[in-house]
Amino acid sequence: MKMIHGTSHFRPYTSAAGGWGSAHSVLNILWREQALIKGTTALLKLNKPKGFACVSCAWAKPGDPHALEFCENGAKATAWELTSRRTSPDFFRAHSLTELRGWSDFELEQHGRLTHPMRYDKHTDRYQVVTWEQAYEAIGAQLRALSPDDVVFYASGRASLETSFIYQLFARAYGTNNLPDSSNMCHESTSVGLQESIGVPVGTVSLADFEHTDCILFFGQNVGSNSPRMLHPLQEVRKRNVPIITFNPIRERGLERFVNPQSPTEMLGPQSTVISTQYHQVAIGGDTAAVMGVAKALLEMEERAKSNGEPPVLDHDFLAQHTDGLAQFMERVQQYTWAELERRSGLSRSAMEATATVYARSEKVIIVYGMGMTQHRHGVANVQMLVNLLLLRGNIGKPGAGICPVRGHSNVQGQRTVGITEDPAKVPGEKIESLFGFKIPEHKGLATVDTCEGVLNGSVKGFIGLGGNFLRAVPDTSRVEPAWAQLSLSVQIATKLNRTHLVPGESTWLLPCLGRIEIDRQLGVEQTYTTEDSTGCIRAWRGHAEPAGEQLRSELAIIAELALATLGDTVAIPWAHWKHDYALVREAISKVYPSIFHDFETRMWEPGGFHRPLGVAQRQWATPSGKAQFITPGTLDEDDDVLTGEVGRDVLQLMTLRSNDQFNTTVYGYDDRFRGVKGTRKVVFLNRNDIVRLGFVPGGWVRLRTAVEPTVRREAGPFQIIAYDIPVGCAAAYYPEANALVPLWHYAKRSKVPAAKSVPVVLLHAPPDAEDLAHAVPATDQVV
Ligand SMILES: Nc1nc2c(c(=O)[nH]1)N[C@H]1C(S)=C(S)[C@@H](COP(=O)(O)OP(=O)(O)OC[C@H]3O[C@@H](n4cnc5c(=O)[nH]c(N)nc54)[C@H](O)[C@@H]3O)O[C@H]1N2
Ligand SMILES: Nc1nc2c(c(=O)[nH]1)N[C@H]1C(S)=C(S)[C@@H](COP(=O)(O)OP(=O)(O)OC[C@H]3O[C@@H](n4cnc5c(=O)[nH]c(N)nc54)[C@H](O)[C@@H]3O)O[C@H]1N2
Ligand SMILES: [Mo]
Repeated sequence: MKMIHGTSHFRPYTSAAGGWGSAHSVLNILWREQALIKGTTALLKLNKPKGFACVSCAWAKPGDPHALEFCENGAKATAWELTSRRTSPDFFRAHSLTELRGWSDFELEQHGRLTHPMRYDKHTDRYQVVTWEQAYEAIGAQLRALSPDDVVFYASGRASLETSFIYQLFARAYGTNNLPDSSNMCHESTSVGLQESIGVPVGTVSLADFEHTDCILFFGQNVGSNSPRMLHPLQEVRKRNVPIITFNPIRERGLERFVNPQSPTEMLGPQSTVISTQYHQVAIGGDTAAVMGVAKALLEMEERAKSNGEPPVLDHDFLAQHTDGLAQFMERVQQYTWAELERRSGLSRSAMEATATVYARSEKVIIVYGMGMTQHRHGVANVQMLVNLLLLRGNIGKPGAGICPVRGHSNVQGQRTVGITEDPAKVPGEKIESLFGFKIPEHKGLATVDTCEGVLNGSVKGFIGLGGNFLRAVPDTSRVEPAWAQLSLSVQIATKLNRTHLVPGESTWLLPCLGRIEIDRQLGVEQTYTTEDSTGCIRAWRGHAEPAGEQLRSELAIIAELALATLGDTVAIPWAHWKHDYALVREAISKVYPSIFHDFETRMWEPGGFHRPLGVAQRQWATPSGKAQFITPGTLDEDDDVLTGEVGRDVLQLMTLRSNDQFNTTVYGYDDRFRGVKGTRKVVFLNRNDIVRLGFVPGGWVRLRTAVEPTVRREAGPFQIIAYDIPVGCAAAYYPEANALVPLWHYAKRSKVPAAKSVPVVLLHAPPDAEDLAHAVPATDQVV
């Protein structure tokens, strides 16, 4: 099936984020998915007490929600799941896997919800219907035959706390810590960085802090597309005249202006809210230098204040009582010259000083950040530099201030909380042993990058995917995908068909599950599930729509059955009871993690949920020094890959981004409204000066080639050139189309998050094919 892209164009978007464009886009997708009535009713329950948690992002859901507590992209995700379309057995009879591998990500998911458990049949090259019992029995037998450390249990960050908890128990009782998850490609730099700096792996800011803050710094997060509900607190903040200072290589519309699509007066009136009061187009990867510059400006202000007999700029009491490592940090800050910081950050000294001036006069500062910080070679250092800046003025552990990573998947933070991690040191092994009578494996398991390495070298033989689209989300896709065929077992638990399901191993299973919008009945009783959001808030939800098919099973039931089929009663875990009553799973969670989950069953219904306890709020630092730690980056240039590859003026730094019309590898459509691109995703955004300098023209076609490790050819494209407001030397293309360019070893040091935001590339002339041309942006859209 070929889907219409619509007429392609590129026209810079001049409206605010939100507004009529957003309302129009929501209606469009409800209409297309034939989910208008069901979807509209469902939207009223979204993120409400006793409603269901949005399947889109992890941003906090307020206890006193708006009448409509959702955003454009949450509505799209809801319609996508509630769609009337079905990828039924007929579909699989009609299409072989070889054929389907020629389809785009959009086309694959567009056929709607999976309906039946299936097994791949080599002879017909098709998926064929099986019964659940056949699937459980065969998979259980195959798992028993494999050696546990050869099997990987991947999780994308959506599954509830209950499902995630039993998933990790299953893996560990089976005998492995191989529990990679999507956060290995996402906020692992946060978990590693914040743990070292302040003794917790999560952010310190809650929704209430936004009501008290008097300054926000915003680094590398695209709020308008990826967490639009956050625009509401930001708008409130701006109404109090609080400054918001943004660092981003490109001018993201949601960070510039916003019209609340749920406010009639705003929708009809001429005003929009200005979000960022300063906007600094930092070079890709230049943030550590930029923050160093802000710190340098603060130290200079401190010196001036001292000599003028004015009050100090730094919070000396806090620094003395609560921090360690300040002297070394200050020394390093002083070493850098302004010229060097300007060159590394791509910003002027005055931009860094302007930030410092506002920062220094604010008493309660929040720093918000996203993938623009974590997905770099120096992703951990980036996160820790943000903490360093906050510490200078005591901006952690007081109301209205703190560090605020914006997580991705709706329960990705919660999965870690209940044990999904490859590191056994992060789970209470003794508790698990005393409660369930088995010892968890002692050695570390595989995270995502390690899993890819294992697939490449043949040591990984079995893969269970609890959601997600592993083969599209990981780096180096054109190397990892061909190696996938050597798996002896691939089990995918999913709602919609995607690329990963189309690359079979020896024995391949596709198990369709309920989404969380759907009512989950066990023995006739509707079940409740829980999640933890980006601000550490834990709360209960319930599905509201009738299941998309009779054959669908809940994720929790599928895991419990697989565990039973594999382990029988070899461990003292009552899988069958748990499957019928999720409250029993919550009881087990509260026994394993009592400090977080005590009185779980009642507290989960508190309006807005309950907060996990965070010592940092009381300025208790669970670090080895017992203090908050200044961590000084080794160099400003940790991206030493360039040394192993091509250097010079032809190499650009590429960031891979999300459009406004996708949720990760799920592509809802081909428009990126806020960036002005319509009808195509096959584009690369470049600075006009680079285009001319390198001998290309706007609207021309190029392939991108990775400019490190010349012995391995990594290419993607052809992409059409869009002349864009992006710093010189920088480029942007869409994820997952550009994933083949990211070398597997090109990841953040210590966290192993693929450096998807800093890939050195060169441009090659490349002719487009007929289909590319059919969706090309007309030359007249870009003045050459
Ligand atoms: N609608 C929608 N919502 C989503 C998702 C989705 O795909 N669609 N994905 C979910 C997931 S899993 C996640 S992790 C989040 C992702 O949400 P974001 O963290 O916003 O991720 P990206 O879209 O990858 O964009 C990151 C931003 O970082 C900027 N950036 C890139 N490199 C740099 C840099 O070196 N420095 C600075 N300062 N900025 C930089 C880019 O210009 C871009 O604005 O969103 C979640 N929510
Ligand atoms: N180059 C580049 N690569 C990246 C990134 C980047 O910015 N650039 N971002 C990275 C990030 S932040 C992340 S989080 C990963 C995302 O990686 P993943 O989490 O692996 O990918 P998703 O695209 O979110 O997974 C989509 C699939 O999940 C399934 N699904 C949807 N809902 C459900 C459900 O309720 N239950 C189950 N069982 N299945 C469901 C559907 O089948 C759908 O096709 O990608 C990473 N990869
Ligand atoms: Mo993510």
